[in-house]
This record gives sequence, C-alpha cells and structure tokens, in this order.
Amino acid sequence: MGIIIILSLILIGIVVVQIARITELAGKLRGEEEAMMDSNRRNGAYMLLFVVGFLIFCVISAMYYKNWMLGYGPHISASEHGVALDGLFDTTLFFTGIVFVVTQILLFWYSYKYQYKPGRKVLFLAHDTRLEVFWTAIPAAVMCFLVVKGLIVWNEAMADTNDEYIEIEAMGQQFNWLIRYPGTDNRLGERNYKLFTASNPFGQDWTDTKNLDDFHPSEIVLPKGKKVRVRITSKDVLHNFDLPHFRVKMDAIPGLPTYFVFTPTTTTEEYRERLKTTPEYQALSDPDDPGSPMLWEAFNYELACAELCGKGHYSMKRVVKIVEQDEYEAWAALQQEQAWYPNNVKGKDEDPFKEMNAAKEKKMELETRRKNFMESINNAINATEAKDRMFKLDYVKYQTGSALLADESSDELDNLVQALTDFPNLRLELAGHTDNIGNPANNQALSQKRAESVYTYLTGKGIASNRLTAVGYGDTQPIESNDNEEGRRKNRRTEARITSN
Ligand SMILES: [Cu+2]
Repeated sequence: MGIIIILSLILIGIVVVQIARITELAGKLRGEEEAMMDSNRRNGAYMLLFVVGFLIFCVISAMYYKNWMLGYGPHISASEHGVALDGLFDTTLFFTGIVFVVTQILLFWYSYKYQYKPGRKVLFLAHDTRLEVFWTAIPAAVMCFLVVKGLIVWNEAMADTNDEYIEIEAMGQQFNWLIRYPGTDNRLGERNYKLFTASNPFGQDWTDTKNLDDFHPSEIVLPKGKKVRVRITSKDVLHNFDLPHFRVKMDAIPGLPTYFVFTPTTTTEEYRERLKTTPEYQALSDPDDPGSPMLWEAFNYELACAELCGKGHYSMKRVVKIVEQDEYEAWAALQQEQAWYPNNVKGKDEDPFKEMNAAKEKKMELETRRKNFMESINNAINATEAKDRMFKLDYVKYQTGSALLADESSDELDNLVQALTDFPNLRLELAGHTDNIGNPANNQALSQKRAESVYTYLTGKGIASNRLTAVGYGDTQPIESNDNEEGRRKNRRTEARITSN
C-alpha cells in the first residue's frame, strides 16, 4: 500500500512536470511574453481576491466562535488575576493583530502591484541604516512594552502570599489528579516519596500530626473570594495543572513542587447564570436525552491535565466547584469525617500511633468499667429487696479449671478494694458459682476455692478479714440455662452479696 502511494505521487509529479513543459513549448509557439503577462495578471487578481476573502473569513470566524472564547462575553475570567492576564492577551492581540492585517494586505497587494511589466526594473538597495534602525526599533519598543507588562502581571499572579489562604495539594499521576486538603488545622502535613503505598497515595508521613486531619476529596470545592494556594506535584511523569476558567496553568513536575496562588471570584452558580443568556448554551447537554439539563445548567468548572502525559491523558479531569463561604464550610465539615488517617490508617500496621492509641483506648475502657462497677455497688447498697443487695464481679476471671486469678482480674478487684475503703461498714459474702459441667462435688470445691482466691486478694490489700466471707455454691444457683455455651459462661461467675453496711 505504502509503495503504491509513493509510486502514484512520483507519477503525479512526472505528469505535472510534463504538463508544465508542454505549456512552456505552447507558449513559445504563441509568443512567450504575452502568455506570461496574461498569467501574471490573472494570478495577481486571484491573490487580491484571496487576501480579502481570508481577512473576512478571520473576522467572521472570530465572531462566530466569540461565545466559546475564554476572556470574552460569558467567559470572562472567574479569578482575580485572570482579568489582568486576559488584558495582557488583549494587548498582545491588539499589536500582533495590526501587524498581521497590515502584513497580509501588503504581501498580497505588492504581489499584484509589482507583477512583471516590460521595461520596469527592480530597485537595488544594498543597505540603508535609517531603515534598519526603523524596523528594529519599533518591534523592540513594542516587545519591551509587552514583556514588561507581562512580567508585572506574572509577578503579581505568582507572588507567594502572606495573607490568609487555603492551601491544597494536587498531585498528578497516570491518569488522575489526587487532591489533598489540610483539614481543620489548615496545614498540609509533610510527605515523602518513600512512603507511597496503596493505602498512602500521597506518601504522607503519619508521624507529622499535621497529616492526621488531611482529607482527600474527589472534587475541588473552594469558597468564593478566598485566596487559594495550590501545591502542585507529580507522582510519575510531567503533568500540567490547568484550570482554564481561572487562567491557572502550571506544570506538575516529579520531584519539584510548583504552586499557583489564585482567588476565585465567581461561584459555579453565578457562572451558570452568565451562560444562561448565551445562545450557545441553550442546547441539551445530552442531545439523545430530552430530559437532560441544558448545557448552561450542566456547566461545571474543570481541572484538566494540559500535558500530553500518556494514553489515558484525556481522563485526567476533576470537577471544580466554587461556592459561598458557608456552603464551603459545610462541605469541608462533611469531608472532614472522611479524613484519610482515621479512616484508612489508624490502628493498622503503618500507623505509628497504633500502640499509643490502643493504650489510650484501654485506659478509657477501664475508666468506664470502674464507673459502672461503682454504680452497681451503690445500687446494691441502696436496694431494699434482699435479692438486689448484690453485685457481680464481671471482670474477675480465673485460669481455666483452676482457682488462680487471671492477671486482668486485678483491675476490678482494685476497684472493689477502693469501694470497701470508701464504705468502711460494708461487709460482703464472696460467692463462687460454676456451670454444671463435670462432677458437682468438684464444682463445689472449685467455686469455694475461687471465692477464697478473691478473699485472699482483698485481705492481701489490707481489707479486714472479718468483713469478708467466701462461699462456694458450685452449680446449685444457675442464672441461665446450662444447655448452651452462652448460658454456661454466664453461670460461671463471682458475686458479692452485701451482708451488712
Ligand atoms: Cu497528565
């Protein structure tokens, strides 16, 4: 196929050359000069026609597409610096526009006017300093003006700010944008590329507490009129952080964080209102679905990647929403609940605070148990009916088949020591109970020994022995059915009955 195309092109070339030669020979026969003059006149006229048509086309096309153009009509910039940036483009377009129109007209007009005429000779101009100065100085002056104006606007837009601002991070990766907000402390935490994992997409360093409240929303929501600083980073290749409606555009470079500071001035709702009266936005957003919203209703600001970064490049989009301050705060509060650390890292192996948090939780749990235990003792003391004048030692445990106290029992027993100290007249019967598995005599002996273990513990802590008695009831007083494990577990228990207070 390729060879056939190349052969055809060569053949066409040969044909064109042959036709040209035939024309030339025919011209010689007819009188060469007359033929050439004729052709020149025709081509000159065509050129004039072309340039007029071309310039009209430029104007019509600009007018036709005006409502889609950034910087014009509904698409005036939605950010503070964007207005100045658009002004810069307008100024540049003004000067280059003049040069463009003038040079096009001159180029084609000269081709027409100075076409070959017999006897007219070309002016020979070897050098003219005045002309050189003239056509160097004018572009230089215009360029200076444009560059200086451009630098001023650029420096203003890029000036890192001391004012209050919201700092967010956008990290490009093949093929989406990861967004990170600073959370309630308003500060983004440190990160390190060595920490990248599936559960840590930003490589956040969790030992930096500033990271703990950061959240990763799926869209960018920002309040109107607040300065925003975007930290722009990349995980793999070059990307480009582009918010066209805000005239924000900056490369995302792996290993070299960049930034952009801008202030949104138009909410999404206000921008839609602008588009509402624009004819181009009156169509259905989905032409095949008559129920779909109009284009102006479906409009959303967009974050795109403006760097051709791979074959999934087109999918690097995120919706950007500009809202009023209170709406932003409501959104941020909702996102805060989805903060990355508490939902995805806390308590897992990569959590550096895992043990600390576990210890803290254990402490809180013990405190709750203590409160509940003290309350149940109080209730028992204040109870009038004999059957209620008792409380259970739920967290007193023994080693399996033995009367030895399990280590964790000391928490509850120490609470009991405290209660016996607080109520110096309190006297207790310590009652051991078992389930009905095994020999009743053995159960009786085990429950007696277990009650005695508690007795020994308490007297060992300085409680007078005359305030305590230890009784084993074996399996004779079940509180639940012994037919299932759950019931048997409840029947194996230690209780304290108040004998006097
Ligand atoms: Cu990209």
